[in-house]
Amino acid sequence: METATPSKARTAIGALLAVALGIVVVAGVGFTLHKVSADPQPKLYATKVGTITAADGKTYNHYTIADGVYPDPINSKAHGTCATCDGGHPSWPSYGPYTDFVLPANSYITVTLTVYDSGEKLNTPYFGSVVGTVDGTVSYDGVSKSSLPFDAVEHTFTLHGLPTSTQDPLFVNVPLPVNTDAEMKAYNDDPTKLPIGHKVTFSFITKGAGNYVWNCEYPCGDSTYQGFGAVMGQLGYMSGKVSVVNG
Ligand SMILES: [Cu+2]
Repeated sequence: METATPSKARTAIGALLAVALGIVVVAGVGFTLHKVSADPQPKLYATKVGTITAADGKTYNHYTIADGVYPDPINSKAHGTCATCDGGHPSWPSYGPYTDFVLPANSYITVTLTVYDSGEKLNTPYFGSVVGTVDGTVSYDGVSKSSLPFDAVEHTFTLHGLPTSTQDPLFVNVPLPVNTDAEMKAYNDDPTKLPIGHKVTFSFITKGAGNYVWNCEYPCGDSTYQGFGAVMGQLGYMSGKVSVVNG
């Protein structure tokens, strides 16, 4: 019986160690899952610039966001600064520096995209039309248009909802204009020299809070599926999130 006490103590210590190890393992798994599932893209929050009265006669809080579209991920600043950063896709075009946008609900949003890539034909001419902006037009370098020729598009900004009936619909399609071969020449010779680019400005009005996505509908990926492979399937290049939130 003299050995009973130390034996019990050892058993208790063993049990405590087992519990402690269990806590460490569970915490480690939880931390890893949280890290893996966290949104890797930094968020761009819209900036309030005042109020504006829209064509519907209502006055809205007016917010702006600005972003760009680049012929490579390095100039976009959305994926690090080296050719092998972010898995190494130096030839993939990319929005940047942001692909994850946060917009207030029931607000007038003005977006400015400065776009620097070449392009060509859409698979679906529909996406050459401007849809869902406040007056059905987009300002392209100061010129108001309601569509672009389907064979002179570099990418599109196409914002839409996930399939759900629990949030307001929101759909915006804006085709982006090409930089011509002449405009791209300096860049093609030296990828540190971006073309002047084109300034694309448009506005739309958000409804209630909800989770939306945007993607490009120009076939800028590889030939896996009609130009929609590779970059087109990678979140954070030609697609991203739009969160509409209550202020
Ligand atoms: Cu694209």
